Amino acid sequence: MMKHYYHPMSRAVTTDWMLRELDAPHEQIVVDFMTGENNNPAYKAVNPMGKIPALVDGDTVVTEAAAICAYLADKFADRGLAPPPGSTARGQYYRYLFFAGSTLEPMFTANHLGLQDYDARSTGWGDLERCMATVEAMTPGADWALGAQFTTADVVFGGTLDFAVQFGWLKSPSPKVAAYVKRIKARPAYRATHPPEWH
Ligand SMILES: N[C@@H](CCC(=O)N[C@@H](CS)C(=O)NCC(=O)O)C(=O)O
Repeated sequence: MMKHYYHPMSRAVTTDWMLRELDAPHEQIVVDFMTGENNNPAYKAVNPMGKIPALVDGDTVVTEAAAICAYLADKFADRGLAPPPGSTARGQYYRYLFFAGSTLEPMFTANHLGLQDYDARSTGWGDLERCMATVEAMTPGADWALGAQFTTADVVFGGTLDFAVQFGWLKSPSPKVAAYVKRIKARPAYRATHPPEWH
């Protein structure tokens, strides 16, 4: 059975949500990063970053929340949470997955930490203004990121926006972003995996 290394007050709620959307059998292993359990040699052997979440499926270790979600979507392809490889929708899908993890989240945290004195041209996330213009363009006005069908793009991109609002990284979401986050929060699998105060 797959092992999911998790803590309820961490980014692992996103991978937990994904597992729940798929109803995927797994063993939940709580790693208490508040007490530093993530830095134990046993866990570092799983993820040398000492970060959660991590997913272990047989001999395969998957780390990085977006990668875990993408891996699960393909493993349970019959559930329809990822467009088929080779389709044009797959291109759009990758854009949501990679933008969230490699551009949007670093920008939110850098901005929250007050980092200003840097060269936005050579920094992957650019700046707040460009990121937020992109968020606005990529946020669906109705339904989901790729159209009528909810997909893993919504778990990763929508989940990142939800975190940003929840942690005050994004203080004034536009009406379109706020409505999308509200749709995300209404998903039964979201509600089953996130603290009630987030609902
Ligand atoms: N880029 C990683 C970030 C994971 C991450 O930062 N996890 C935090 C909890 S939300 C953690 O494990 N922190 C413990 C530490 O760094 O000591 C991902 O997307 O999975």
